[in-house]
Amino acid sequence: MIKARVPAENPEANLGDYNKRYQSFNWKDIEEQFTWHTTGRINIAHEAVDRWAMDPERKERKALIFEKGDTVAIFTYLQLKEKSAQWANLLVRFGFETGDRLFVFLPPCPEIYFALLACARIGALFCPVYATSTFDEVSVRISDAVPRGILTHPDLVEMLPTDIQDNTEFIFLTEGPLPNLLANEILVGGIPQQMPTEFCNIWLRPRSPLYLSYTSGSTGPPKGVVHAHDDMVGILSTAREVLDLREDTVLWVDADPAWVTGIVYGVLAPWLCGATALVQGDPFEAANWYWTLEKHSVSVWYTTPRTLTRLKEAGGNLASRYDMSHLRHMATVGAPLVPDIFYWVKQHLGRSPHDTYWMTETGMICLANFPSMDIKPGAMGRPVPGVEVAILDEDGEPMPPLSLGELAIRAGWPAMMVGLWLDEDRYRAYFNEKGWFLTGDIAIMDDEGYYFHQGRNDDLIKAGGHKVIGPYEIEQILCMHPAVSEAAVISKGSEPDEGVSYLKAFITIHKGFTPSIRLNHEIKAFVKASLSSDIIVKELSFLERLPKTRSGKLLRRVLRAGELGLPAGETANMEE
Ligand code: 6R9
Repeated sequence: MIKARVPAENPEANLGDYNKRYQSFNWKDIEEQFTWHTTGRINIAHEAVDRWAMDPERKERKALIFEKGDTVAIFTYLQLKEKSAQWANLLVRFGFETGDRLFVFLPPCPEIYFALLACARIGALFCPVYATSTFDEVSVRISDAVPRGILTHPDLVEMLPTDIQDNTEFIFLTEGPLPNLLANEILVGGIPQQMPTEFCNIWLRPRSPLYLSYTSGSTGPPKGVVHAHDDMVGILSTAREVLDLREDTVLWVDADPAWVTGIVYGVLAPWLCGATALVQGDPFEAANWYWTLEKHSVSVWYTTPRTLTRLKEAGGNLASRYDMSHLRHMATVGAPLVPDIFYWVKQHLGRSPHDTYWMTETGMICLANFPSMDIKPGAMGRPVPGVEVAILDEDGEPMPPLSLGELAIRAGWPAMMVGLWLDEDRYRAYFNEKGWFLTGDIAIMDDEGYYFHQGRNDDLIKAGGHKVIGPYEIEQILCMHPAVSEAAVISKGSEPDEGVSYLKAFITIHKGFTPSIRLNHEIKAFVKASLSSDIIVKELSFLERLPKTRSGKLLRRVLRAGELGLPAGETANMEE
């Protein structure tokens, strides 16, 4: 584990003193900040948008800046309230009711956010899917959730299986004209503009469903994770304390709206804080990313290690051409923020990226490097106030510091999923009988309470005797070789009598190096010197790129499956 420490970047940040805040924290104090605390009437659309739109001092503030290509569309809180009210009226006109599902199968565009708020207003479930989804991915998800309607684009309609096209009550198309519309196809076009700009929100129960997000597991079909309106308590608290959002913040989250990060922190978090959300709809391009930061004076940027890796590949000189002086906080999520990338960003962008950890199931950030806290590069940080985290052994008992085990969260934090869509058994399997939610992630906590990710529990490697290790540390040793860019290791079995475990490494190499038998041997010899004698990297393959999900997560199980002839689980959600 890395012992290095980088001093806190912003001791004045919202959270203040971590230990004090953690000890005195009470969720009730956050709940009091919502209007429903006094009125008893809950709807996230009211808390995130309407209350600012009804405030004369705030209604003209920018709520959403949407940019794609040469067009920039800006919506104030008042406009967002009116647009989403029109969309809610449209859904009601087509018979939508509380509990219905609306699938949103679109590339980033403002309509996604109007639809999200419209669903919230009527208590329907907003169900986003990636516009780059394959036919099977779309099919499995839609057949599972059986929506009343699908909001999509004419170019994507052919990705919908014909039985779904025929049997879904409404297919809403954002654009047209499209010749020969089928009976259930509705060209949305100008309809919302003809609808009233007022909508009487349905008041809901705290745990009424808000969105349904599918996450692919290593086994079985994808899980439909259901989240509720009162997730807002956890979202607001982490938005302020982890991302340091304030009313004058321009927050950019470069995550697809089909990924939880794009919805929860992309828009809900800034809106709950009365801040500005920036959405960039273009595909990644390094110069454009820097230009977006400069042009919109982004003050807080929540990104991924994958984006930062791509910026590094584009070179440090490019970064120096842009003015990022207004960027006061940077955070990442989704995959380990390796020290190499951390230090590159610190050097070339002049500020530290702050790693955070959470899952679709948790609904909010659970571990974080806070702006007011020292960073240990490579660590996911410490538990957010109000959340109890532990490392458990195989019997579900908390382990002492520096032990490798499963990362678990004490059930009952406010944004915890309400359930899995039509799958009570798989939902229950997340929890042990002692009230812990099991993440499936393997981690180590150090003696100061910082957590280090070591892989998923199905990636564990059995070394000699009873020793079990995570693949991450071995991958980091591989990456210390000058030729190695990224690495993934899997177990290829062990010789119990000899107490030796054999591994296979898959690597990508930096520009300027060429794969060869000699380099192969050299890298294996290099890692041998740094590993204990019971772990041997026996095989090594050069790959063009490692298999990853769309949000940049390494899929070791896909490598394992290819190597050992095992089922790969859902390989949907992989990068194109
Ligand atoms: C928000 C999101 C969840 C899984 C999670 C873990 C991995 C997330 C991480 C991280 C290492 C971090 N993960 N943050 N791994 N360091 N800071 O990512 O949700 O798409 O459901 O993925 O992502 O394995 O269990 P989701």
